[in-house]
Amino acid sequence: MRTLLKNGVVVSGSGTRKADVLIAGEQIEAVRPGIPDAADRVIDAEGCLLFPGFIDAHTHFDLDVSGATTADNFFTGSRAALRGGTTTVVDFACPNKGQSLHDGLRAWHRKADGNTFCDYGFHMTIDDWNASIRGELPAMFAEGITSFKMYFTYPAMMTSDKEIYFALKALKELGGICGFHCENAGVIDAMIEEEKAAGHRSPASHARTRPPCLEAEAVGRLLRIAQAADCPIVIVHLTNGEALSEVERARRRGQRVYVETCPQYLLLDESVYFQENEALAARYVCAPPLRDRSQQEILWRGLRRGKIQTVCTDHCSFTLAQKARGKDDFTKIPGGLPGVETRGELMYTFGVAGKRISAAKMCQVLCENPAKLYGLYPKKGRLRPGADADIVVYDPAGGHTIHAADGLANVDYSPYEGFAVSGGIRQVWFRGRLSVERGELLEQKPLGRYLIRGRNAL
Ligand code: DUC
Ligand code: ZN
Repeated sequence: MRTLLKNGVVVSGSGTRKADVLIAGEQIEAVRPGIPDAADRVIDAEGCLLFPGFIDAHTHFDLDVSGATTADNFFTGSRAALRGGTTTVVDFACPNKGQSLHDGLRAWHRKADGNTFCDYGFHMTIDDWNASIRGELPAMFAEGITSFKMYFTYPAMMTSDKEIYFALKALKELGGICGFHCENAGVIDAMIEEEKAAGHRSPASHARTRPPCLEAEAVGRLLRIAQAADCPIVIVHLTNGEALSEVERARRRGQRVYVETCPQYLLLDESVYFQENEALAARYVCAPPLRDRSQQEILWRGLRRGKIQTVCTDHCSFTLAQKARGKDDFTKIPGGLPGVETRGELMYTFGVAGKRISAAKMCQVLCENPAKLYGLYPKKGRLRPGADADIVVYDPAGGHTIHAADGLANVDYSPYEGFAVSGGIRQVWFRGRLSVERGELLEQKPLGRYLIRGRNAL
């Protein structure tokens, strides 16, 4: 089966150009102007932007977070992802403390295999460090896992500076890369004690006990550990200028540091925690928390100037009933926001249409950079011959409004409820199949494949 997408504007990380795209089977065969119409199916994409399928390298599907399991599993989460133009996710496999990495990997394959609508890979969480875990690392690479994650917070997952140092040295030897959740757990605990002693239990305390300086402290500490271990690292879900300054300092010292931010930090702010209606406020609880509005422009500027390499979602969804578990104690609100379905349209609307970033930059941070950083390039992340035919056809004309009720994610609210979208996703092609047309998911069955990933090439 050959399909020709005619007259669209093809977007890459280096710019845009008018060209036709010929799909043969699951792959792209040609990208150039004036391809003859001799295909089984010809689609007129005049006026539309053609992006490579978006990659979301930060999702949490079917994860237990403080006693609650995320509302989205691989089936519902990846269905929502695909509808939103995301044709590849990289989720965080997570062994329980005391389990082996292999146990974690097996558990994640059980959750994902046969249940995922888009292609998928796993990062591996390292929440213990010992000789046995070290010994498992080469096998993880053989299983296609080249990126890892460690936490400076959450008792169930956090590791010490010493363990992080040893893990980074091992990953340097193997050519792996590690992402870090950076917040200072000890001081956050102290501040929680203070809030509770003062009788404060509402979501406002969530923001007050996790200030930007405690994120910046952990980022700075991590960067010094990485300097000692001489290993590149990724900082995930970076939220603020102080933390970004630490990164810039490390780069000036010659360190290789990659930064991810998320739509929620670019578009929402902490005022939502301070509203009177605590149930509404609880919807936005995530870690790190949303920040002061002034930080948004710093993050957009960071994207424009190439200081931030990726925008992923940290999709970690809970229903309103699950969020209500913390109604008398903010520390019991399961942390995380949905977002896997709305990232592409929000980044187009507030980034490209809002003139904060170019279409090429959007392609870098949603497609090309995550593909390179996480070893998926050039099969994913770029529209060119030989790549998988994962294509988002974005029509800049018209628009619509985001409503949770219209979404496919298994969650009964959206942090972006009522946001007006500029234009919209007209079609999503997933390995040569027309999977989404004008908001409707056409796939009945999950056809996503597990991706064996290579090493960082960014
Ligand atoms: N932050 C969240 O809010 N939820 C899950 C993981 C994370 O880092
Ligand atoms: Zn996360």
